[in-house]
Amino acid sequence: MPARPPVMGRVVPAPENHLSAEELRAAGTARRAFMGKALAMGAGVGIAGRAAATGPKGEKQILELPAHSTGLGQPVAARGYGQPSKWERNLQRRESPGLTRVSAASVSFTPLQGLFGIITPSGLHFERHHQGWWDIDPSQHRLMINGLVEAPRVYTMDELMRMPSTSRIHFIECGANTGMEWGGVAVPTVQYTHGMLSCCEYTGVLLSTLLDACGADIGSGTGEDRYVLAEGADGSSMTRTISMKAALDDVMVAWAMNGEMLRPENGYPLRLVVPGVQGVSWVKYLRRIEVGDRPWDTKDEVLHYVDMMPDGMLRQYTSIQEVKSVITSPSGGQTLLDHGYYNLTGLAWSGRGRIERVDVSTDGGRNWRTARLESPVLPKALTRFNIDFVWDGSPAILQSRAIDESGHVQPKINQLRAVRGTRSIYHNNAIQSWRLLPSGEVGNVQVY
Ligand SMILES: Nc1nc2c(c(=O)[nH]1)N[C@H]1C(S)=C(S)[C@@H](COP(=O)(O)O)O[C@H]1N2
Ligand SMILES: [Mo]
Repeated sequence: MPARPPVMGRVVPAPENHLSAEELRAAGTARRAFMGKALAMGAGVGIAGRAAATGPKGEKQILELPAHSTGLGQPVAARGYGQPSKWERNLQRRESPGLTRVSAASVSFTPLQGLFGIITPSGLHFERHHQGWWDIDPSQHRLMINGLVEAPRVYTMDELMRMPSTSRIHFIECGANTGMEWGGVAVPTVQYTHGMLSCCEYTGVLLSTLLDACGADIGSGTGEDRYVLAEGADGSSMTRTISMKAALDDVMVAWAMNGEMLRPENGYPLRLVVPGVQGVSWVKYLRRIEVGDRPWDTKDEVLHYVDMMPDGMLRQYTSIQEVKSVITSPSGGQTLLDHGYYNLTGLAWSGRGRIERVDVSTDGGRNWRTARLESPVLPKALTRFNIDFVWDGSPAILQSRAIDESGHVQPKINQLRAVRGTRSIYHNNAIQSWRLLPSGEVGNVQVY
């Protein structure tokens, strides 16, 4: 491990496209002034927007007590729901400009570049709606279980929430995450390349408990001759086939996320949690589960969520989200303001179980070092990795490569294209490359 220089460099977030022109100008001015100052003094620096207040060395702030050290602070926020600091207001979910024509059938992306650890705050969880979101009255919501069951049933929320519950941490990734990058570099930041990804603690009842209570016919028990269909209560007719194997294993009917009821945009009051499987199967506003003896081939399993293969055939039911990782900082759109030590950090995940190892390269894949995995390392959950990076100012290409406990290794983009072609949308788990220029600017590139 390289010796840690006394001065710590910092990463500056890119000014975002949704700030007002005035805010953008202010951010640009602050940053330019700050970078000049930082370069002139050769000093360690803070986030650009805070530079003017802090000063490079900070003696003033330590010796002269500010108002918040001498005056009376604000009263308890006893009523209401707590909000993030006003200084953090640039950290927002964002829509990728021009990606969709109507925002009721759209995506908002999680700002992975600004998050720590493995849990996604509920208000920054990505959203994907096919027909807009609803805030459904839980006293009116029902879940029906029917089909090949001895006793079809309709449950109220109260009845479900009296059942034995379990809480588990899992990632959810839209199958289309990184889908814009199949044909080449398309978007500038990790928010847009990888932000259809979140990880939360879900609480609910195992689907197996409900199937058991209704006397579901599980067939041979192999899971290959019985399936369940999950249906949502919004207007998108979102219906997905789930294998009985998964249904009897770890699929949950969840009402809570991160210790509170689900947010409306994430399916309040009830959603399916299908660990390791693409987001589209995590049906929101869940209203019905049907047991049957063959896959349903619904519109979202025939027209959408199929993989266009190089021979022009469409591959159906690619459900597992394969092993994948991404460096979240430094990442595209950020700027390193100084040479020296940086904590390089990122996320790794696999729909097949735990992450075994993450390797990091800073020279475009010629040399690799093994990163530290931070605990907990949970199955089908995001795993945080960290590694020391001392930047000497020369150009660098930053990459991470994850290996899961099933032995699967994250592929290079050209290895993936050799098998999958370039006309797919879904299931791009290729190694992400970020190029670091001598100016300190970080951008999205593809390395073959
Ligand atoms: N009822 C319903 N469920 C749905 C969808 C939807 O539009 N309606 N979108 C699906 C898709 S494609 C994804 S990726 C996930 C997104 O979940 P989120 O909005 O909580 O992030 O929900 C899935 N479940
Ligand atoms: Mo999705």
